[in-house]
Amino acid sequence: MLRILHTSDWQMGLKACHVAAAGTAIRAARLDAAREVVAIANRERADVLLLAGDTFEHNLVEDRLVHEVVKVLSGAQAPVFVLPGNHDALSHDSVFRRASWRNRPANVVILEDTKPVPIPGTEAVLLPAPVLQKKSFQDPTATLAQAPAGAIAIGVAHGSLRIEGKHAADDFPIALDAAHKKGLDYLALGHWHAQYVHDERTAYSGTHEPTKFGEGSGQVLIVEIANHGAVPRIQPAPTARLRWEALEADLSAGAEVALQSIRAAVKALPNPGQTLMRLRTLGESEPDAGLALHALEDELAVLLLHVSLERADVPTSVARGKLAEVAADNPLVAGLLADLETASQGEAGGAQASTADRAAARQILGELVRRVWP
Ligand SMILES: [Mn+2]
Repeated sequence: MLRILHTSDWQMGLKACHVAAAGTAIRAARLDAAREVVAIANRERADVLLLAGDTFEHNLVEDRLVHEVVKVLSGAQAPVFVLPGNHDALSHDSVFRRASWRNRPANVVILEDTKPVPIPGTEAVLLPAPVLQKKSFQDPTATLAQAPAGAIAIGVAHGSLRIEGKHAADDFPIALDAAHKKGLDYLALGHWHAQYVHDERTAYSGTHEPTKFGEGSGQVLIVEIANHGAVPRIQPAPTARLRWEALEADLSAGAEVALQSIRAAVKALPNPGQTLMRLRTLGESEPDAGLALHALEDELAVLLLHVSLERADVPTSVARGKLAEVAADNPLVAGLLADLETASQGEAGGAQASTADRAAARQILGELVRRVWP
């Protein structure tokens, strides 16, 4: 039984400009999460720890950080194989050619060409596709070597599966059936930060620690393969230290109601000091909503590691004004809006509107506002 710990995109040295004040904590968390990856590999008795590219954010990271990463990897009991990705490409100025990186234990190996690499103590062989530059139109898996007959064949590559809308032509496009075409038992991919299992033999581990809100990351994959040809068992294991929480709050029912639900959500957080929060407001808002929101933001800034407020709500007066502008040029629209206004306030065709009708009219008005805004 071969057991792989598959991880990628550690992006050590990440700048995290969008949440800059929390940058130091974020970079420390990436190292902490990396220690957790190694701890899981040791606990699970992995035969190999595989880093599928972008271990470093760029090739010019500080030497101090390179030393730290080497120290973390030194804790692994299994051999560690590191594939250069597009962020830490194996160019002439590569981080992997520096003295600070060369000073590492013998079990940490850089996959620097496409030669098959036997995994010590197993019947398995790694078939790497190291990245040599920032961009490429070539499928990195096209260069994978042939596996020796009978061996468990593990491809390691960094790029984008050619899924419609999810890749660019110059972003190392990878054929969707690469694992099948190359006769691989498993294709370990890096580059996408979200964890994504494409099929039974192809997966992205995603980054071990989130780099932004709503990413679907913060895990590694433990992959077990009984023998050549057997279907791998792919299991995620959590590694994230920080929590990136994206909340949406609709202000249409009044700011106080929205604020209450946000406070309740924050109160339910297991570790507020380790949480970054993005708060996005929606719906229509009264003029005093801004004051209440900024007071809440100040309150949360003390509790949370980071909070940012993104306002996508529309002030009620502005919203109605916008609709009136549209109606001014179109009597039919003006008539429709007047009917909706009346219905939303409780009357319909001279009769009392039902609660459901009033709500429906308000919803349609709200939808129209969103269509003409900004
Ligand atoms: Mn990448």
